[in-house]
Amino acid sequence: MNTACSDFLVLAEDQDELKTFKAEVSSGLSSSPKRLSSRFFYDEEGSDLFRSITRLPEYYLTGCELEILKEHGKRILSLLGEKEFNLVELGSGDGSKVVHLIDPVLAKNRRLTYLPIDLSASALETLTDFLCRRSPNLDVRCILAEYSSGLQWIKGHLEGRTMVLFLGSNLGNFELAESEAFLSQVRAGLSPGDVLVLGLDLRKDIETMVRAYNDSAGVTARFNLNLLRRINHQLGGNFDPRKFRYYSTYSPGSGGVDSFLISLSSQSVFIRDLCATFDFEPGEPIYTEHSHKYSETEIRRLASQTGFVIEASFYDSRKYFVDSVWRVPGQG
Ligand code: AVJ
Repeated sequence: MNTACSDFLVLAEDQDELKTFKAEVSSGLSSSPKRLSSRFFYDEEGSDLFRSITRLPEYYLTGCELEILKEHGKRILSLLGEKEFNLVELGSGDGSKVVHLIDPVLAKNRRLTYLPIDLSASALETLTDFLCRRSPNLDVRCILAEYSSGLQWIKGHLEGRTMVLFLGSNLGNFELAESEAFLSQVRAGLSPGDVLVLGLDLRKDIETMVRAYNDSAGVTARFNLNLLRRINHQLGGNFDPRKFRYYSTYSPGSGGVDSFLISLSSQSVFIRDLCATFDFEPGEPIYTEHSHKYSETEIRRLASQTGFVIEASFYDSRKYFVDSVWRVPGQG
C-alpha cells in the first residue's frame, strides 16, 4: 500500500462497519416484510462474485459503460477544460473503467490527482497497485471511508476543479428519497463549475433487464445467498443457504429489478451475536436489493431537484445505459 505515488486516508474503521452490519441485520430481520440491504453484499467473497457478474453475458451493464467510456472518455474530460483537476470516484472498482478517463489526461503529460473513496481497504490497495505504474504524473490518494464522510473531507481539502464519478448504476440501489439526499450531499461537497458523472442503467425491454439478474450460471443467486453466509461468519448465524432460493423480478411500479431470498420451508435461524432467533414461514421473502432502471424523465427530475444542470449524456450503441454528466451551476 505504501507505493510511492499513493496516500492512504482512513476515515472509517472495520468495527464501525461490523456494528452497522449487526444493527441492520437485527432491524431488517425483525421487520415485516423482512429485508437485508444489498450494501452488505460486498465482503471479500461477495466482491469476487460481483466481479464474476460483471463478466457474465447476461449482465450487460458493465460492458455498456465500458463502451461509453472508451468511446466518449475524451469528450467527457473536455467538459472540464484544460486546467489541472481532481478526479474523485465513489466506489473504487477495479480500475478498468476509470483508466479511460485517466489515460487521456496522462497522455497529454498533464498532472492528475485521483481520489477513490471506498470502504474496502483491499479494493483500494489492488486499485492503487494497478494505477501507480501508469505515470509519475498520477497521484492516487485513497480514502477509506463512507461516501458521505469522504465527500465531506474532500470539500475542505481540494483545490481546483473536481470531477466526481459515480459509475455502474450504483445509485440504483438507493430508494428515490435516499438518491435525492445522496445527490444533494454530493452537490454540497462541490463548487460551481464542478462536474458529476453519473452512470445509470436505463429502462428497456423487460426480458433484457430481468435476464441480467437471472444468469444461467447462477452467479447472481450465489451473490445474494452469500449474504446469509456472511451473517453466519461475521455474526455467528446458522442460516442454511440451501433452504433459501433466490428470486428476482422487474416491478413496473417501482421501475426496477427487485431481488429476494425466499425461505423454502418453515424454519428458525439463530444469530449468536444478536442473541436472537428469527422465524421463517415457507415462501417468506427477505427483500435484498432494488436495482433501479431509469427513465429520461426521472434523470432530468433528479438532476434539477438536487441542484445540478445536465450538461451532456453519453450512451452505448444500444442505448441501454447512460453516463449523464451533471454540472454545478454558477460562476467557476
Ligand atoms: C452494482 C448495484 C449496480 O444492481 O445491478 C448485480 C449489483 N446485483 N447483480 C446492480 C448487482 C445483482 C449492481 N450494482
